[in-house]
Amino acid sequence: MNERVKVVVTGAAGQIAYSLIPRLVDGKTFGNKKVDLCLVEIPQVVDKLEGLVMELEDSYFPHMGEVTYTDDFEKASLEADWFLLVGSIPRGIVYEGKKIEERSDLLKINGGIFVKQGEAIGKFGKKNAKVLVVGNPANTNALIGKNSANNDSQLWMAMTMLDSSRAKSVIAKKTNNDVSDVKHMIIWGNHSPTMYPDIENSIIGSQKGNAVIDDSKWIEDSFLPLVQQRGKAVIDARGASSATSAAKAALDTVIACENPTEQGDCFSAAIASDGSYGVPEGLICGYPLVTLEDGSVEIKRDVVLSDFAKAKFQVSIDELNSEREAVKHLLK
Ligand code: NAX
Repeated sequence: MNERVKVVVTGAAGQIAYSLIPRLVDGKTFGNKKVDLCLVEIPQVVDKLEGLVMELEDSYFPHMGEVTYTDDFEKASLEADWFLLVGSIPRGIVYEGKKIEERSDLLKINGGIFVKQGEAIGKFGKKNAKVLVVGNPANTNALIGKNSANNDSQLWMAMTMLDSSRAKSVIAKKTNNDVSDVKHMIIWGNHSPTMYPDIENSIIGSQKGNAVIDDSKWIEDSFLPLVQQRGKAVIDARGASSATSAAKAALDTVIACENPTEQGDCFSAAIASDGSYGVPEGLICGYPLVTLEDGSVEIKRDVVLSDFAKAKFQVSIDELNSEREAVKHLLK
């Protein structure tokens, strides 16, 4: 176990992080590497992390390396390989005397956070660092962060793996399959209710999704709203947003980037558009991705979209464009 990986996690005292952090050091996510953790929180709650560090120490993780915590993101960033940016200010809280209800307010506040974090990652993170933004609005936070980092050798992603896993689960139930029988599940667009989960191009067993489920009414009236609104359904049922499933999705994204993708499959995350599939350049957009043998992550470019899919995808692209417009003052 000579190889080491340094992972920075923000929002480390939050719900998702409590499920996520122990599994980063369990010997599965990063294989046989020793994992150094740097946990980041805002000054008001950073001291709480002492308790989490105690629990980690008490858990017997042979793959756990050095564990530190701080409210100084620049310091945390130094020579880090992975950044899991979970922390953000949620909707519904009172921030500087105002209740944050609107997506535009959320974009403004979190945008400011991601400018600073992006600058630090670009300057102090490893040259080939990978960044996964979980905190919402994830795509546009990643857009701001990537822009501020100004370091093209680093990979910025926004998480759509949870949406992809949710879609696999719905399809598996509908077709009486195991979730592992559903592959090539693409989430196009924004991590928001406009996302387009692409059932037509999924693979169920050994067949294309549209051959197995030839029921456009069910897709339009049941499948799409179920996946797009699943986050809200969990909040309504649990009284809190998805945490353990979000943590699992973040781990799955890391694993998907750390290992070559199986032939014929792909995984879901949002990355900067290079114009592929007609998406305006630079937008952080949900795409089908593959990890190559050399560890690089690329957009899979041979997926064919139906007219129905193109129309749905366009709605999400339009939303990403309007979010970019709303934060343009934060983009250099
Ligand atoms: P919590 O409110 O439990 O935790 C968030 C933590 O982030 C808090 O402890 C807060 O102090 C910290 N934080 C805020 N600003 C920070 C900063 N600048 N630096 C470091 N830490 C900071 O939220 P949790 O349930 O853990 O959710 C975290 C984020 O994930 C939210 O934005 C949520 O909307 C988003 N989600 C994204 C999902 C996705 O698929 N992309 C799904 C799940 C989740 O809704």
